[in-house]
Amino acid sequence: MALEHFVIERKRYDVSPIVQGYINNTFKIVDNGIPKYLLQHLNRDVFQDIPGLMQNLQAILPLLNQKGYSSIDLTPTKARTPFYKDMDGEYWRLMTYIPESISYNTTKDLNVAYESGRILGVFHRLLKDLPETALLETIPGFHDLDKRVNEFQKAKKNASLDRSEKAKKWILFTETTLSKINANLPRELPIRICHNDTKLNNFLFSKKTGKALCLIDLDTVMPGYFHFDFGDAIRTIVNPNPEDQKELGEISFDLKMAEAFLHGLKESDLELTATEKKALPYGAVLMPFLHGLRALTDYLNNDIYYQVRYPEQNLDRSKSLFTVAQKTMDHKEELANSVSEILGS
Ligand code: GN1
Ligand code: MG
Repeated sequence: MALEHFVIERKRYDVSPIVQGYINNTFKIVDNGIPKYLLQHLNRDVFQDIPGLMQNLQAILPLLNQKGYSSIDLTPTKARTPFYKDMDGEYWRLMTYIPESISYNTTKDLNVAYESGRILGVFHRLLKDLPETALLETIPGFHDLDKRVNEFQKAKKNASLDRSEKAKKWILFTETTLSKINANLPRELPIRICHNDTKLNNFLFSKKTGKALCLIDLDTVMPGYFHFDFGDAIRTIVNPNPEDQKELGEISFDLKMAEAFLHGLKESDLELTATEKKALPYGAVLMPFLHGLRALTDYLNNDIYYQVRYPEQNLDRSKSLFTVAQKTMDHKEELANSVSEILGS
């Protein structure tokens, strides 16, 4: 068992898998009912340079270790390395569990929205002086829309008849929406160190106070644009349904939740440029669209990237993510007004 290679007290722990992620395998290590660590088996197909990824974490974690922000610690192996490579060449790492913390898959709570915005701002503030060259791009072109469109086109060409037929309406949606998205590309944006996976369940909150503690899942922390992180968070804040929601009629865009998030962001004192603020509504449309496109691509590729939990999950995810993108497009003007009211322009 990988656990025994790390420097931890030797005792009988209970090990239980966490089934939320789509990429790595994560296990909760529990001592007498109290979660102590998270053990992760990293996905080598998705992350091609895991030692480089772990170096990124070693550059980021000390900067996040500040008052008002709960940092996660990596527990070293007995060989004093930040990860353990097993006999099969598989990579494992162990992180401390933040006590009394909780995350949410979905929310309707204005305080959760506010706190998410605030802690995202703090995260960006703490990393703002880290030069972009200090970090490896762990997944090259991760949020590059052109690259994702190319992958989609290839998948569409090679897809089975059955899957193409089932996805037909959504393939069309992709094509019409793409031109709208490309019609107003934001310009002159500064590059920042971004989290790049800011969906709500990557935010930790205190069970006691309800305050946001930190962001978790730091594998995709690398250079990007602020509107990536804004949009990826907003898609899970404005719509209180899970990512694979089947009833598309339930999907909504709650402006009040977006406004609470923006108020939290303001409270963090993160300074954004005028061009960055202007790009936020664009990001809120882009991110659910991009994720919908990636899920659709994987569906057409017979589910080779994401770990699916039932046969049509990728198709369900793409439909629901596209619906979030559509709802956000319908409310884009209102969102832009709220951005300038709350953050200024
Ligand atoms: C993947 O495994 P997880 O949930 O951390 C994906 C994200 C998506 C997310 C679900 C490396 O993250 O981009 O937002 O699924 N991460 C990677 O939407 O592809
Ligand atoms: Mg992730």
